[in-house]
Amino acid sequence: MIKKVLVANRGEIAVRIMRSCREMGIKTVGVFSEADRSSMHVRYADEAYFIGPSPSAESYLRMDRILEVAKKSGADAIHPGYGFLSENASFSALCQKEGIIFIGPDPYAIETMGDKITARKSMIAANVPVVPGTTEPITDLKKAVEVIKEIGLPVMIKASAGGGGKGMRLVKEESKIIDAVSAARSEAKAAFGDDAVYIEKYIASPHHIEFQILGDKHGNVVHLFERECSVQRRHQKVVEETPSPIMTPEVRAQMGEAAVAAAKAVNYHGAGTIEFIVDDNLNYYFLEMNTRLQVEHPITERVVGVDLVKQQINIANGLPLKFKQEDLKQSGHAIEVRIYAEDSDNNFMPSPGTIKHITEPLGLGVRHDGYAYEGYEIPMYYDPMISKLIVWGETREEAIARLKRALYNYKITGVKTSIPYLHRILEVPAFVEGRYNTHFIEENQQYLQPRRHCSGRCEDVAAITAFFDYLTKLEKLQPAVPSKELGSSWKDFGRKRSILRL
Ligand code: MV4
Repeated sequence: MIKKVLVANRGEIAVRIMRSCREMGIKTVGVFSEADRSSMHVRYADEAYFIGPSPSAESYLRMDRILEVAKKSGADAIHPGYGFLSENASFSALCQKEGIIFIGPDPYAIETMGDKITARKSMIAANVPVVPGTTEPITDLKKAVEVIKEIGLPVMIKASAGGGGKGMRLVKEESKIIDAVSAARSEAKAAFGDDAVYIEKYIASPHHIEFQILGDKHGNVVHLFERECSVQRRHQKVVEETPSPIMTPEVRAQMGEAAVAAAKAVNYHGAGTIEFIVDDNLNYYFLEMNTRLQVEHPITERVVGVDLVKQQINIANGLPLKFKQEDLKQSGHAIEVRIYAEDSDNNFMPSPGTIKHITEPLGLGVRHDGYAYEGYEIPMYYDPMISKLIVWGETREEAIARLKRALYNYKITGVKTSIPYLHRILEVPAFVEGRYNTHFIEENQQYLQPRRHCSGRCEDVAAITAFFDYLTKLEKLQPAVPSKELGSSWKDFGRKRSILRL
């Protein structure tokens, strides 16, 4: 049984993994780069080791150094978190070879799902619906034109080694096919060292809905329902929620079965996510599988009542899943927002710097997964995500109201954050009504622009307005009204404000 876990990651996810380890009585080993000497995951770990310079290629991506630390510290397992080495088949293989348990799937599953063409083939073989398109790499340009005419324009050209929006191209006109395919191939070659591309029919206004799955080493696979992730900006998720506002019980059951079949097709063990695109008629198509724990996993944990990291560790230990599909239920509604150190009012420029003050929201139904503390300097080398705010409500309405309240209670100074932007998203009618797809952000720009006249602090504008009202009254009514009453509107506003703004 695993007694000591090396967490090969940093930031909020490293801390989150260590929390579950602590509850399980498992010791934790942290690793850190130059820029992370004073990072929270180093303080939280039972022991921590320096692994190299700040750039991740010289630290968090160094398999040799991480394995050396694992051996030296006596860790029996490595949890890769998300990003970095989490979907690296060679690392999973290397751990196996060195006798260290990789808390994640085996190299075969990572490799099969990492190559989008082999993933599509496996899904077709397993009767999982995929987007209509090709199942072999496109090499012949003439053939590409034929195939595309057959599929029908518009189409997407995607890099087999890509994923998550990298190396994609939309083609709308026949005359552009040849140029687009050759450009996509050379881009793919340059970006991934692999020029294999494939073609899919373009799904015009899709939802991004993903299913969480868990598989053990005995062939049991269950799904833990869906997450609606359509609120994205440049392939970065901004808000995630579960259940999806567009889902029906019938489609949910079907997609859940498809997700389980997808995982079984590659003998998957561990936690994984099957991404689907879903059109307005709830036709769904397999897009890709993420063979790791995801950023947005907490909303599933909250609504299904399962600690996914504990499950990953139990699975890695070879234990069978303790629950069957029929034991799992969704209860209430959860929403997550990602808080970034960025200036959403200035083209989302990263805003690294030192956190001067941080007050995290508390209270019923609020979870905050973060790692920042007062005086902490957010390094410029890594993803600028500071934390995730996860709320739960009995209903979607309650969850939204609670999220607004929690964001209002969330105070960070020293760096700019995306909090004002998140407030604006929660006011967009299409979001409030649960009618949104992956075009949500671009279609609702008018609601999402910075409020130039009050830069997110409309209460200050209200205070100034009240003050001018007061001056106006003062002028008009001076002779007739006793001064005690004159100040009332201004003073009351000030009092109300100081109470409410606590
Ligand atoms: C698509 C698509 C439409 N049709 N494939 C973007 C990320 C990557 N995982 C796949 N993506 C898409 N693939 C076909 N055949 C539209 C997208 C897409 C998208 C998908 C999910 C979430 C946000 C998105 C934003 C733009 C495009």
